[in-house]
Amino acid sequence: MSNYHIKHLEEYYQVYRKSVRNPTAFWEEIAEEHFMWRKKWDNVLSWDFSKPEVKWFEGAKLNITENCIDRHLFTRGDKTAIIFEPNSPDEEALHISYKELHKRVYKFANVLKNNNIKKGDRVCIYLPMIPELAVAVLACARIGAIHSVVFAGFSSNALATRINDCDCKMVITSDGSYRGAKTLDLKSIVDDALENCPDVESVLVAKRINSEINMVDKRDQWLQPLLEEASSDCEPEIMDAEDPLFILYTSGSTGTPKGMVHSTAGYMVYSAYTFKNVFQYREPDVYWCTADIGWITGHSYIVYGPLCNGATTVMFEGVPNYPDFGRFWEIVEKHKVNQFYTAPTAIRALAKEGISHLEKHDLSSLKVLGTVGEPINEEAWHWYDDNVGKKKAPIVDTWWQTETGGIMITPLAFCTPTKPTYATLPFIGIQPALMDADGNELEGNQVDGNLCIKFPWPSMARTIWGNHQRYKDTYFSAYENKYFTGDGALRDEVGYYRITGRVDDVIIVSGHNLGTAPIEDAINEHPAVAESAIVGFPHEIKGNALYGYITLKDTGEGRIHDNLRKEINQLITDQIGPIAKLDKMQFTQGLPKTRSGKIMRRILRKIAEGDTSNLGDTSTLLNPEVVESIIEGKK
Ligand code: 6R9
Repeated sequence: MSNYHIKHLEEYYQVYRKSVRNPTAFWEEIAEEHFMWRKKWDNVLSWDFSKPEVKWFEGAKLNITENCIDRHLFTRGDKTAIIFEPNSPDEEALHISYKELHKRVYKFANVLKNNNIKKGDRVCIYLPMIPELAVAVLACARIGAIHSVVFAGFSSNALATRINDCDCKMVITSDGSYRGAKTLDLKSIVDDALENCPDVESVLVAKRINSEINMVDKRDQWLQPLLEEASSDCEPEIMDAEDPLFILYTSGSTGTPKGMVHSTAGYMVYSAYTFKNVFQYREPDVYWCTADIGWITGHSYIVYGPLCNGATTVMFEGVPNYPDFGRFWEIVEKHKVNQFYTAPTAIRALAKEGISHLEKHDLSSLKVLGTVGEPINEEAWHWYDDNVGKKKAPIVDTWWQTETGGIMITPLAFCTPTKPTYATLPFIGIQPALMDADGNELEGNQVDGNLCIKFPWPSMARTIWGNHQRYKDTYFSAYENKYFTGDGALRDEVGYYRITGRVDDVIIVSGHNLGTAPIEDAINEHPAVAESAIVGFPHEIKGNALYGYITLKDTGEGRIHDNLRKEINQLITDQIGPIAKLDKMQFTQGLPKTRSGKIMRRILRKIAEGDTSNLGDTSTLLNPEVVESIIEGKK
């Protein structure tokens, strides 16, 4: 019997047991029965976490777009694949059928080919949430080019770093973007970035806001006329199972962003299978994930997972509060959304506005609610459950990462009884482990520790682009033979998991991962700054906010003046983007350090949180006196 669609808790346990007892037989069956292959695999799995090296479905040949598009053409050709809901409610929504998507993707794929893009080339996509974004992603996949989507809120410096890191030959962008009442000049950001990207040969520009923009001769071309001329026939590039499908950057606690490399077959199988079961998607449901395709959530659960299942997936260009805080609920009503997947930060922002906006709309279509990106607090969970789901729509609190490619710990809607703030049980095939400070695995329930995964799963990232050693050091060195997630978690008395948050120097602000090091680097560029340390502190809506401790130089440059705070935030905006701006800045005489010179962030975190009762032993610090002065200075 097929295990592709799990329908109740008993079945979950039964399939889970099967998947961990004999993972290869299990995944082989799922892959065999539910996907289109040009050639089947020779070997389901080979792995060695010490190298680390993981291969799924080796020897298989496929193209993921045949699974997302071609195979639906006969059975679902006229069905809506993508509903595009524009930024402004006054602009009409667009329903793109599978047939139409097919045409758009293959035309776009031909434009890429006509512009010298071949299998294995990297293409940077820097677009707002318009249909061209999903189409560009799929067009790359069609011809075997590796897409690297960069969220269109990153600054030109951040964009340039990502373009250069993986040597993109082409950038796909738009003249600009709408975000609520504002418009952003995306093309000028790209122009600035490309001053430092000598290897980019061409830029394709989609028209969205009809602004006057600068077009660089021989480099830049408008996309639309090229699409009109292009043929809508495009044979898929036949890919090996382990060929890279895409690169997606994520922040680490130190250094440059990490280009996580995802491969084709395993990613496809896992993103599709999780989508089906976590959200219990059944045709003709309308599913909406509010994330941006610039993040992994959008890759797996707006584009690949839903389309692979022949689903109807909503793409929303705008923001939750434009023209007012009822926008999400208006869209739910308008498109009769059945599954709604968003982030705790959005839920908190909406909850703060009360329920009057909800009351104006018919939300009775909602069957399943989802959350992702950071731990959800109890209050937000209940608000979501009571007011959006009216206690009838299960909340799937889905824990996963850019690195994992798909959802890892989660309830399955209607199968797993939910518990507020708990991601509950491992998904099929996932073997979590909690580790103590000595590196031992904690057995049994009612324990908490660092969260690891003991066995490979199909959609795990295979490497960091250009730096396999860093991949090994970051994820496979903390604990022998285990993937380390960077998160802490507890397992309650019945075996449910609750993610407690990052245990490294990554801070999650409004669901966006920010490494402390790049922010500190940006601040330290200011001529007045000697050094700085960033920590997170709890924030009502954003989950965490950023607190910067900044020490100025002893020299004449190092004085506090009116514009200093502004200048520092401007540097951060330039280097990373407005999302990383500091909420609080404190100028200090020094930073608490260990004798080996490491900044004691733990102490700074406590002070930022306003909890100075339990700072631990500070006497071993190199400069214990500085702690007092920081506490004083904060008052
Ligand atoms: C998918 C995504 C990954 C980090 C992850 C963890 C946090 C994500 C969560 C959650 C608690 C959840 N996180 N989902 N924490 N509960 N349901 O968000 O990927 O952007 O790479 O972030 O987000 O800390 O390690 P990514």
